[in-house]
Amino acid sequence: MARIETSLENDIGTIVLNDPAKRNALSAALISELLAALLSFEEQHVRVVVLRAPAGATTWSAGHDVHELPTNGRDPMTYNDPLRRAIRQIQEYPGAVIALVEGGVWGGACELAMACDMILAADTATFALTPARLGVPYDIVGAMNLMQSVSLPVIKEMLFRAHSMSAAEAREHGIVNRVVPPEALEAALSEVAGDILRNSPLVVALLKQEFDAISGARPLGAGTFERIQMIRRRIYDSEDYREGIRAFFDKREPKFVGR
Ligand code: LCV
Repeated sequence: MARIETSLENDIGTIVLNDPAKRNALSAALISELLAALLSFEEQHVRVVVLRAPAGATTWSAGHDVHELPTNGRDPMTYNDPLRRAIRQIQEYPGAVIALVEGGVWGGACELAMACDMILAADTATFALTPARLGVPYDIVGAMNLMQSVSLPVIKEMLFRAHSMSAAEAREHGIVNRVVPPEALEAALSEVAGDILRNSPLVVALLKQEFDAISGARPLGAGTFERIQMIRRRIYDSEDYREGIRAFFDKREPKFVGR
């Protein structure tokens, strides 16, 4: 059963996240279809790609598939984790990737949407970064990616509180390019995509590479990286990590004890 739908019309490639039973959770299976769709659009030299959920969705994506979080206490978010690969492929796509957002964006799905070059949101959109709620030791690459979209105080508030930020507030913080009523979303997309398609594809692709190179140029010493990884391994071995996932499946608030 396909977990995404794709279409190509007027030089715009559209990828629709469509696994309603799991609220478009970013399972390895869904991500693998997403990666294949991006590759296919790249081979067809599609210059604008839109990543969206079906029109009227109440959840854009529920984030990382919690069923696929490790139970053996080891890192799922390694370099080749499906979500990491999807984020890199979006960042490296030689054209504009636009997230068209309606409904709730949760956890790793926020990182996926923010990895896109811009976000056009309906006023129904909300954004929640949830590792602290689940007890998941978010990885440092994810933290660096988020810092590219959001100022440090705002990203800390989102991560520490794990609350849902409204589209209007996300717009105020520059996370979202535009907020419109749901019925005006397609028109906003046509305007933005139309302008991009009238411009030089070579220059748009170059600009994307320049920003990717500059934003990825933040130095991080090996020692610092290892120290962070050591702390993350301890959290994966903690009672709190197990409690966060148990609480999710029990559909109750987690009770963290700090060990
Ligand atoms: C698997 C799911 C999920 C899901 N995985 O429908 O960023 S990090 O570090 O936190 C990273 C680890 C991460 O991204 O973690 C995931 C963060 N996501 C969340 O915390 C969102 C969790 N989901 C929800 O709060 C609700 O499901 C929302 C608000 C998305 C939708 O609520 P709604 O009432 O519409 P249900 O909760 O009834 O969910 C419908 C089905 O989707 C599954 C959920 O288990 C349920 O399956 P069953 O019908 O089999 O019970 N589902 C939802 N999210 N992330 N599966």
